[in-house]
Amino acid sequence: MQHAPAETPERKAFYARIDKQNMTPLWAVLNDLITPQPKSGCQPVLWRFDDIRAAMLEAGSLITAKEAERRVLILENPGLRGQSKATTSLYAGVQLVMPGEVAPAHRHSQSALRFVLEGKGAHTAVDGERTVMSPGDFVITPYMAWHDHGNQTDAPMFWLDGLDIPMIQMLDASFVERHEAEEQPIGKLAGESSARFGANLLPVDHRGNGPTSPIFNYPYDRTREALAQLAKTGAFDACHGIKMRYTNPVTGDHAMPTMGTFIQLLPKGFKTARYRSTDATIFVAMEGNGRSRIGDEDFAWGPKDIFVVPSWKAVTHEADSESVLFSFSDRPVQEKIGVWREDRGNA
Ligand code: 1HN
Repeated sequence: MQHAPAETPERKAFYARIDKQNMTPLWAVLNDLITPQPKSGCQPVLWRFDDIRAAMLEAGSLITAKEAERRVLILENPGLRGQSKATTSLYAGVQLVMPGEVAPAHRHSQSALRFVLEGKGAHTAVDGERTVMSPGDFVITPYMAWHDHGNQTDAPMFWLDGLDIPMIQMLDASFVERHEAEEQPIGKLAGESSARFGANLLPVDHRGNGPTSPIFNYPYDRTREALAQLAKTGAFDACHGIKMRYTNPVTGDHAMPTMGTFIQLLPKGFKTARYRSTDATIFVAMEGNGRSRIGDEDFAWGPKDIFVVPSWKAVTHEADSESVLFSFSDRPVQEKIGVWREDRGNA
């Protein structure tokens, strides 16, 4: 059992004196610093896509992508309001690019992921290569990579942005530069990275160039096909159904250094066993309908709804129809420093 030492008048007078010298007693705060279990302000929460979509379209009539630089509504965790955080370590937002718009080129030390929610055919350019995006595609913008987005289709395009903003903030390592051109020059063929790095092949002398996967679009049709094939094996994990992680083909490690990205399939009627882990996770229900119990709260989800499971909160998912969940968390960072933990109960 933890205890806090009593605050005697002599001690209080002492604290007040040393306070002026920018010193403070550890024993008064130790229990808050070193908790027996993760103790987070991050709360379970769900955003319905219909609500996000309606607000985004309203934003679309109030400001252009160009003026906003990025027309995004931040998904703020109710326990962390005003901090631009979906979890303690991660930022999430939904971005809208209207037909004919360009979100201008820039680069920054924060890594970004996109998970496409609605629309087909808008593009993003990363380090001189364009990729066209479709629903369910997972697209990477590595740290300090030039990137701009454009929509030459006749329909609005919506995607989820995930960034490691709070981590870079914590490290005081933020830099951003704006490109002189609205759109960066394109020097590579469309599909070049995917051909070079995404066909279970690597250039013979490739030794890697940094911690981020050189594949920057993991298209949903290929991911979905793999899940469909694996579902036929019937080899479902009790806690996860079928759950795969996106990888960097050069290293086999997570696709991104700061954010782990995952895709899972739950067959119709499947109920997962109680699970908890130290990496607070942001989920997107890409397909299907179901319910998740997070701690002692229930959340019903349908296509494109987004929800948060905080660190060390027990979660169970139940799928009413065959469902596919995309998710991301800070797991790669926790694994690197050795603190990542999971609790599978007895499953
Ligand atoms: C950013 O660069 C994008 O490139 C989206 O689409 C969201 C949030 C904060 C800072 C930079 C993008 C962002 C962002």
